[in-house]
Amino acid sequence: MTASGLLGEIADVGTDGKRGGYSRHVFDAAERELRTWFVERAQRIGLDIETDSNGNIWAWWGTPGPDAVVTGSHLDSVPGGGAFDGPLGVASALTAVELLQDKGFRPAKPFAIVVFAEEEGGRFGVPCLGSRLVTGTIDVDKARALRDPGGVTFAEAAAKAGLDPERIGPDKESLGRIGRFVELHVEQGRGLIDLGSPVAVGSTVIAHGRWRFSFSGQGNHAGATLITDRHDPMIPAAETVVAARRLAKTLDDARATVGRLVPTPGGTNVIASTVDLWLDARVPGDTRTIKLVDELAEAARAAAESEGCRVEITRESYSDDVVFDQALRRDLGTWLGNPPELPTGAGHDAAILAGFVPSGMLYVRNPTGISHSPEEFAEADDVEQGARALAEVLEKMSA
Ligand code: HGY
Ligand code: MN
Ligand code: MN
Repeated sequence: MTASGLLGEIADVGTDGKRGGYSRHVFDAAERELRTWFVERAQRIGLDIETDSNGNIWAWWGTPGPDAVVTGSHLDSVPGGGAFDGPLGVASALTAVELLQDKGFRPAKPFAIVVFAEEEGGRFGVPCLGSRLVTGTIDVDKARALRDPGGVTFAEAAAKAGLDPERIGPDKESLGRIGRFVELHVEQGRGLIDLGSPVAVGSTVIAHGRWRFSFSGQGNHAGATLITDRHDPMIPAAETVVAARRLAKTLDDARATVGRLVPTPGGTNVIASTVDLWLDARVPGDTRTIKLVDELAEAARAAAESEGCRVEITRESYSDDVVFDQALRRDLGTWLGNPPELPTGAGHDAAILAGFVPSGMLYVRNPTGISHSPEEFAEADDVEQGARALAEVLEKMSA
């Protein structure tokens, strides 16, 4: 089946009537439905399914073993996300295997499609949680204790999904089997629009991280409290949001975003007692991301102090700059007739794996240049060219 056809099969799963787009978060009903869809589709083309101790699904074409060629992506979304971010890579992998089977190809190496859990961190707040757990790049106790907005821990959600929370953690066996990994992903910026190419090879992923700023003050009455008597955490929070943009503009190629800000208790006629906001900061160059955050932290503390409030700043996740494996990049380029190479500001499981195995990416053109939004898009023709390109490189990698 074409990758577009496969995406069509899940077009109604996890639609978000309030936000638009899709909200599919690890182990919730929508994501579990996508897992079932993937398993069923993979089994239909003769792949054997294993779910690892961290909730990642591995669909093996033939016997699992070392030096495996692995492709895949994720099925979870951001809140109100698009249809392609994640599922395009999974659907294209299924289509690529079918294209190879239809031409009578059989891999000479172990071969798997992997679906990583919680790539967006949309429920538990840490992006690429599944691949970080496999590679041991997140503290296991911290991971197990991560809480979703409803207070459910990752360990509890994993247990409910049939996993053993005690076995969550580094997975040397799964990681050790990967020989080379390639992830196909919808392009999430404007890179390919201007280059007139449907497909590109990934080159780098810029450093990025998430920090939680918790402002606390004095909850009070909106009408009975004079301005001079207030300690309103919303004020330093708002100043921090604006400061993030101001600082990002001082560093070239820097991005700083506050997309999530939660006042408590959140009443229209109530001065908040606390305000939590999350900063997503991304700057090429590890030290420059940290530099931006340090400067913002200083501004946040000064703003809090002048309002008689306090602020606590916690780093929730961080990934250094990643350069994908040069030899694999060269091979991907050669095999595909040297399409453009693209850097990206988006994080991916391929970038987490890049620290452990030769890892690479293919991007498919997104004519809107918009992602993490219902407007994210890829033309059916480009989608099929992407799936064929993936089949091409997987055949070469598995020969
Ligand atoms: O946030 C990101 O960069 C990715 O979409 N997880
Ligand atoms: Mn994403
Ligand atoms: Mn993604």
